[in-house]
Amino acid sequence: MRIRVINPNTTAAMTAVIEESAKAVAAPGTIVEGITPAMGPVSIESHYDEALSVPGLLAEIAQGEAEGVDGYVIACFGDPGLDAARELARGPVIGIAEAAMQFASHLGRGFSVVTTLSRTAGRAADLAERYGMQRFCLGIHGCEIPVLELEDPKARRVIADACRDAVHSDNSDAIVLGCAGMADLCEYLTAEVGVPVIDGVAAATLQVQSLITMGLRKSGRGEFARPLPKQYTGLLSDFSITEEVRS
Ligand code: 5HY
Repeated sequence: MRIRVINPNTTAAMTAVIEESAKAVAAPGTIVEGITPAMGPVSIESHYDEALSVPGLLAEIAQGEAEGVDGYVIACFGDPGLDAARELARGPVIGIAEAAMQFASHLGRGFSVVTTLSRTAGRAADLAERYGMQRFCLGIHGCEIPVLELEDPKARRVIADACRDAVHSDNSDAIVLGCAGMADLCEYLTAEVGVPVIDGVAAATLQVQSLITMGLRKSGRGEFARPLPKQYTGLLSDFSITEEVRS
């Protein structure tokens, strides 16, 4: 099977971190391809960034469909464009926030989310509500490290401290990493903090792989059926839906 793991921001170094995390859990025979869109923000830290990441993401979903890709991971904690991607794709599409929260909910009474900037906490809270995870999500904490500064060696200590503080202040049993760029810190943070730390990239990859293994695809009827044929104009003209495609 082929799983396309799409980083909705356009920083290739972050895509490499994401791809490595996905490949680490993929089964033999599962091809994982990390994708950096051709257009979009270099990092996603606001609603504006998130909105403008969606066209580039959807272009990669459309390309995957043309190539017969079996399923997709949206590797950004805001799960941008998830519903639109599900309309375009025949196979499963899973966001890392959705997958990480679901995995964490199996591990204790509740989890804390530790993310980059506090300004993104509202989006994470909205997603917890949408996914029915409110009763498990005991707190959402920013460590005020911009997405593109996660590579700084000092960042991991700041994040570890934020995780420890979150576990104590929320009395939580697990940590959900609130950024795809933290995927390579999962092992270190698990050792430092002493509770399960969930990387949504690995979790989403395993969920997509499991659904495909079970022969399950996105439902072709109703809300997530393929979009109706429609012309788009201007810079979006390439996104026109030209024909009905059997899902
Ligand atoms: C992410 N931004 O996973 C989110 C994390 C965040 O560029 N990739 C990004 O800070 O919301």
